[in-house]
Amino acid sequence: MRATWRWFGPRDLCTMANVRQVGAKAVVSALHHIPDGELLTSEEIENRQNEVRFLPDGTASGLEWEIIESLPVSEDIKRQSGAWRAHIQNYKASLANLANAGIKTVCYNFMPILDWTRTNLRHELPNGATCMRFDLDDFAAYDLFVLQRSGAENDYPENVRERAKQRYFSFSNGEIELLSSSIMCGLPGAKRQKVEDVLDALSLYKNINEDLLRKHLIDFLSEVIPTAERLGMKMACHPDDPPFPLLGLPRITSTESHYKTMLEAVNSPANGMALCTGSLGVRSDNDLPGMIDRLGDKLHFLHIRNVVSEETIAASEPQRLHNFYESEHLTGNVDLVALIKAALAEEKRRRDRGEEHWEIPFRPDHGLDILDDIGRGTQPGYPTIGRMKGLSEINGIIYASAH
Ligand code: DNO
Ligand code: MN
Repeated sequence: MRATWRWFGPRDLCTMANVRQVGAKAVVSALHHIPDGELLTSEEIENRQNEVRFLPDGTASGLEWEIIESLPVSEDIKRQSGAWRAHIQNYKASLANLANAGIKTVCYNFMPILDWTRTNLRHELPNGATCMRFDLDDFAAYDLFVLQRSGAENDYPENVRERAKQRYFSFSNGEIELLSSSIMCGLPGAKRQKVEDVLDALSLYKNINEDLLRKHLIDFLSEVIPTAERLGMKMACHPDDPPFPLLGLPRITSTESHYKTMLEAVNSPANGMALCTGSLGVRSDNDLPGMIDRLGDKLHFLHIRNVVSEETIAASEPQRLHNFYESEHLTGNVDLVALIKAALAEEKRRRDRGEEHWEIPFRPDHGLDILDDIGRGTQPGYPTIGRMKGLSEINGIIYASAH
């Protein structure tokens, strides 16, 4: 398995001088300053490649940018509105420029509006570490009383609505601000801070149900996958985080059967999955090691982290309505030993078939804020030390399983 590390570019507080010490073999990065839908030029790609290759003083880092996460799919493409056709052309041209630069694995997602969603970015655990957490009562408080989204009442059972109300009216203004900005954080570029902007963005999805969104995904894949295949690239679709519907938006990448549909619709070695254990692992009906067995060579990228599901809030909807927090890698819902064994078995199958690129790239997805990273202000989920601890634990499992 090939250990990689996400690096957000020169402004990342985890510098490339740090990254070369964490135990990763390659870098995952993106060009987030380029607006979604626009072309990634060869110059921009080369700039980032050099920022990865060389420390500011010119020393070689010994690392290469191997995976782009994300090459974002624009909202226009997801909705098939506005400039979506031009954006698809740009996507294909960006793929060609990336492949030309040697970057052949592309992670993307098809979540409407929100990328990931949490209600608290710095939830304190008993040992003083902080992590990201999702609390349904808080989320419902935001949805029902801050956003005041019409129809939101129908999405929560009576007990959740009642608790959300009590919570909202016990919040101070500062807490409401904090809650809102935590939820907004998963918006691409965290651009939409204002309630009206979120409501506007949501209204654009009012006629898009699950089937239609899936059709838009399949249309997108029918366009870009042949290009990716010709270029020898691997497209890796990241799952919904969390893997259940929020804000009335459709979800189409939350379960194995969702993936089966999208992978079979456009059958190509280029059409695959980024299996994110922390996203999918929130649902107990997702069998992650089994998914790896069944995905086979469609597993293009692995995100490894763990989550703890807290109490089930509505017994009638155990998969949907519950709180969770991001836990240490070796404690939580996901059996990482079983998962890594499944990934190693898949690598063996690839080697037995004589494949040249048999290694499965993975990265420690998020980490907890611990030690000197506490209060340092790294990107939520992306502290240096907590992720490095996770990576070391994963590397230990791989080492022990392979010997
Ligand atoms: C969360 C992260 C995501 C991921 C994007 C990929 O688990 O891995 O933010 O980067 O969804 O498109
Ligand atoms: Mn992930």
